[in-house]
Amino acid sequence: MKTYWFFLLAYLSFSVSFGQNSPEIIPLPATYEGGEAAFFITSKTKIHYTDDHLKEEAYFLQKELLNRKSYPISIQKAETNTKGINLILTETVRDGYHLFIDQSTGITISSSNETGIFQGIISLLQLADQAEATSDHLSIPTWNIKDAPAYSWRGFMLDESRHFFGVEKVKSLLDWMAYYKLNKFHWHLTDAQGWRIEIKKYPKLTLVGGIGNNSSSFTPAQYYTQAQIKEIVRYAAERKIDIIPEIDMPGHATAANKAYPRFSGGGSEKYPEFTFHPAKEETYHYLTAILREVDALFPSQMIHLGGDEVSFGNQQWEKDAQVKQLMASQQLEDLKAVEDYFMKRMADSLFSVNNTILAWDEMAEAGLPTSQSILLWWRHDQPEQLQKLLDNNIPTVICPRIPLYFDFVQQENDRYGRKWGGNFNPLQRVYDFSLNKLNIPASKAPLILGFQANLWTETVTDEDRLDYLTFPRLAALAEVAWTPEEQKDFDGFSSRLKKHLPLYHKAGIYFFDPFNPDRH
Ligand code: TNX
Repeated sequence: MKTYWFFLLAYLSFSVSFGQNSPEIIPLPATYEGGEAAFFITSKTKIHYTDDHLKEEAYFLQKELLNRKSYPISIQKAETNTKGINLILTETVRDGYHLFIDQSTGITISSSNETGIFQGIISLLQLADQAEATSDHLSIPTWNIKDAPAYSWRGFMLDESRHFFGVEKVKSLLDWMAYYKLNKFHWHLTDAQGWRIEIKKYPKLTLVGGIGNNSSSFTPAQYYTQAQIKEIVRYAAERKIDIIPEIDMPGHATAANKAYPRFSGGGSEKYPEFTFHPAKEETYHYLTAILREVDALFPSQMIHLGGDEVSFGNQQWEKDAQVKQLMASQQLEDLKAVEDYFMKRMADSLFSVNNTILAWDEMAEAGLPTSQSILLWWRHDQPEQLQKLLDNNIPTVICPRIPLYFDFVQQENDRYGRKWGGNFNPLQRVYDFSLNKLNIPASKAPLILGFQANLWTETVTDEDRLDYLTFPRLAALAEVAWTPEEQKDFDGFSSRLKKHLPLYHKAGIYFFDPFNPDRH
């Protein structure tokens, strides 16, 4: 008995101190055991799927394995097979997935749904990326993993108005999001500096509004055609990622107003032509027509309407006779009430086509219906805004500037990028973030859908800069949103992360190296 305890303790302390007892997977799975033996994937291994619904996932796995090993692995619709990789739909695994790897029975990924199967495939691919490989096999450790996400919203936002990156870069980001089981891509497509989504009814939005970026007013128009948007939406769907387009209003509208000045509500000296006109009936018709086209492109049935920082440029509203009239007739007391009125009207026109509305936390008291709205809390220095969201029972995504704005730099001595009042977002600060830091009462916790990081691109002039700010913090974000709090551990994460850096390198990603921060 004594010897037994000795060995148990010795084993535990060994595995804890050397971090050997967790699978090489980011985000770390909720539960796992095993890992001592191995199953070999060879050119003879087959992928079996039991249900036609899993065909797409089977092909995805085949393609990704082919990218890793040069031999093709064939696919069969069949019952499970001990020599292969089995994809099984089963009601017994309701949330997430079960990945069971056994030396003799092969690899089984089961879930009640395709998303779970996909998540299991990603875990398998991460194991494959770290596996010992010879010319004819990949040696996959025999883990038994039962895993499900802590939060349903695991998001990343890219601002393509301030700088535009294009189809290939977005696809690469979607690849990495999928690799980290992130599932919501919030696409900030319009802002003062450029309108980036083609709208057939109003072609000047892109032809005129697409000209320029945050670095120059003369850059030729850059934008996504509707065909390109469809291609990206399809690509994201293959990776189980929903895309939420943002059409920012009534502020941040300068680029649109350049194209169609008759809907402008004016701006301020610093932010000219910043708003849409809130008191012209035709503004609502115009924007509704735009949003209908946007809605038709995105199957997520979610559109983000912005609603942020309107006060930066709504001064002209006060002087405008039509706005005054609107305020009187609708009993709107101040400009904030005008803003809320605007958003409610726009939301109404999307509810009629069954959309959920997203907006920034400025809309906490606009009275949007809680069953069809989601708000994003971003002002870390205004915890009262989060409080209001929860008081009003609004489903909420957590993306505070500190620590989840990726335009804030990762290290002290970076010369470019944001660092306000000494505040910036190093890897560990991102990693250590959790709901515990926000003192949310248990009764309100179910309102929190999850977490999101936002990459604003005023200072992101090219792809290298984008990579440098995004990687490896994207991996830390994944663990914040997926891994149960009690499983998180920065040292364990760091040792797994270290092995992802060669993968970034291979993919041509210009990442920040937290283990060697002076690399350049
Ligand atoms: C605030 S976050 C903004 C963006 C800026 C960002 C810079 C939000 C809703 N609005 O327009 O790009 O700060 O960090």
